[in-house]
Order: sequence, then C-alpha cells, then structure tokens
Amino acid sequence: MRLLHVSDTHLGSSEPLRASRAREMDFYEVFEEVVDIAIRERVDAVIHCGDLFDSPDPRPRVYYHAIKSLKKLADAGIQFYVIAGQHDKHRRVDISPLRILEEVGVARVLAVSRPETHSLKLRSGELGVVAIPYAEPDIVQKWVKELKKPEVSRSILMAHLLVKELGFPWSHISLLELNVQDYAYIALGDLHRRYDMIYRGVPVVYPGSPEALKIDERSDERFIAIADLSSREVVVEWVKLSRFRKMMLIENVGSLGEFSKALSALNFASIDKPPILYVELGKPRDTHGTDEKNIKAKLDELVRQELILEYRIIPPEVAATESTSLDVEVDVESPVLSRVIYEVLRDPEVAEFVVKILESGEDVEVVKKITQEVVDGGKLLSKLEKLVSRR
Ligand SMILES: [Mn+2]
Repeated sequence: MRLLHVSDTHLGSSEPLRASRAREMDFYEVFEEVVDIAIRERVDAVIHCGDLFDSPDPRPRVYYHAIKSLKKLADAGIQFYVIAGQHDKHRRVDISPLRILEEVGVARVLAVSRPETHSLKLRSGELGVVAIPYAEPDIVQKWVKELKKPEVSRSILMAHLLVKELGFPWSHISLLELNVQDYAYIALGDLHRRYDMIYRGVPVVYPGSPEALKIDERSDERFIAIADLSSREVVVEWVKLSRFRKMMLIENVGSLGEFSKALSALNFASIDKPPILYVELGKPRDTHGTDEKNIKAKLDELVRQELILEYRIIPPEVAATESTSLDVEVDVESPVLSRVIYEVLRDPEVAEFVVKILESGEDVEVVKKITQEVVDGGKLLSKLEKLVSRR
C-alpha cells in the first residue's frame, strides 16, 4: 500500500506577489505535477494534509484548476483524501470549499471542523485514518485526549498542525501527546518546508509546500513524500518536484557593482521558470547611498527580458531587524512606510496587517480577505483592541 502525501498547495495564492496571474498559475501547475506523479507511481491514494486552497472562498478559476487536476486523478482510479488547514476551513455559517470538491466527486473530506476517525477501503487493503483539521493549540490538545482509535490493524494519523519538536514558540502539541506509536505513519501539514524524523520507530513527515509563499520558505528542491505501508517497516520515498518557481536572494548589496557581480553568479538561463528575486540592501558604503535607483533600473530590465518574473527590494533597516516576520514582507513601493508602521506599532503581526490594508488599495478581494482574517483571528483583533486602549 503506497500513499502520496502532500500538503499546503495553497491553490489560488499568488504569494509573495500580489495579483500576479503568472504566479497564481505556478500553484496550479505544480499541483498538476503532483497528480501526474501519483498516476505515474500508481499510488493507492493521495492524502492532502490541509491548505489545499489558499482561501475559504476561492474564486471560480481556482475551483476550475483544482477540479480539473483532481478529475484527472479520479479518472485514473486514485482516491484523494483531504483535511482542512487554517486556509480552507469554513468560516462560521458557510461551508468549506473542500465540501464542493467532495460534492462533485473528486475528493473525500476526512475532517474539517473536528477530528474524525475513518476506515478507508483502498485498492490494496483497509487503512484506518485519524484525521485532525487545523484548530488553535488548546482545542487540538483537548481533541487529542478524546480521539477514537480506528478498528483496523494498520492506521495513520493525518493532521494540520505544528509539533513542538520543530522548536517554534507557537506550536500545537508534542509528538508524545499525539501518541504516535499508535500509528504506522504520521502525515502532517502546516509547515511549508520539508521536515521528517523517526519518533518511537514511526515516520513523522511534513512534505512542505510545493511552492514557497515567502522568501524564508525558499529552497532549491521541493518534494512530495510517498509512504509505502506494505510491510511492517514503513518506507518513505521523497519525489522531487520540478515545476515550482524558484525564489532567489541576493544579500547585503552595498553598491551597483556588488549587485552586478552577484547577478552574474546566478545562471538565469539554466532555470526553467524565471525566478522571483529578492535583493537585500546592505548599509551604504559611501555618501552616495546604495545605488538603489540604479539597482532598481537593472531589476526592471531583468523583468523586461523575462529573466526574472518579479523582484522585491528589502531595505537595509528592515534587513537588520532579523527574526521579525516583517523583514521579507516589505513591498518595493512602500519600504519607508512599512518601516515607520513597524517602528510605531512594535508588533510584526499587527504591523504586517496594517501594511497589507494600506497596500491593497482598491483591491476589494484583498480587503475582504483581511476583514475575514480579523473576524476569525481573535488574537489579532484583541491585539488591535489593546493597542487602541493604550492610547
Ligand atoms: Mn499552509
């Protein structure tokens, strides 16, 4: 029994760019590649561990691409099982977009708003699945104490969460609390980078997102995992993806000369899809500044020549405040503005939110999305409230 494990496909996203159709297509193309791999490898099923969609309210074209690829998979006789991440979980009264895929017969939804226990009949046998959708850590911890074990000899855990062992301060739960020894394989989503470990003899796997959504999620290689559960010893095989778009970073650029030198070291011609290039400016070396204008002109030329898809310039002051979530989110058009906002608010999450609103301008969809985030993200709202009451 072989399962293709994928997560965080974020269909409909064009991150880190705004409203770029070319970038949006990347997410559909790499998702189709995942489907093609599943068909080529003749896996029993594809399991998707959440954030299939980027939004709980996808536009028609997002459904179009999702259904087109999933129909191809269904036509090949391969079942597609999915759980909800924070991005494709429905909001209050509405229904999850995943339910629409289920309704048209191209996916089976294993968990959206609470954990569920299933027994799946696959081509090469029965498989028990405990599925945990995204939720806040306190809720996940409560759920885990009440999980129903599948009445099947071989079972896996599917969940959209961050385990404590990753070392982030904002994780959900530890592997110990998850009772991983009860399962043959732990299929996880939420982390956008590949990560795997063996815990108590059980493979714990994050395949990572097929596309990087932020510069700090970039890597030269991206993967899906194929878990072979045929024998007692579960074998995990990594399959490289080839249709994702690369992100590149040139660090600490102090002058146009330095920039040109760094550029010539990058071999754009060898790259399939023109990459997204980030340029981090260093402290000016002389009184003439960092030649930012000339660097920008050179970057515009690279875009015109289609050697890169787009670029972002990270200003030196922001580049210096490492480990904030703001350092890579800053837009070319308003580096000064976002820096000022960050300085005033001193809270990366709130600052990022305010910058997003200001930059979205007349894009109604983005404003709607942000409003939704505020309505649902109690934490963000309470932070804003605190901020107001402090004044
Ligand atoms: Mn995600």
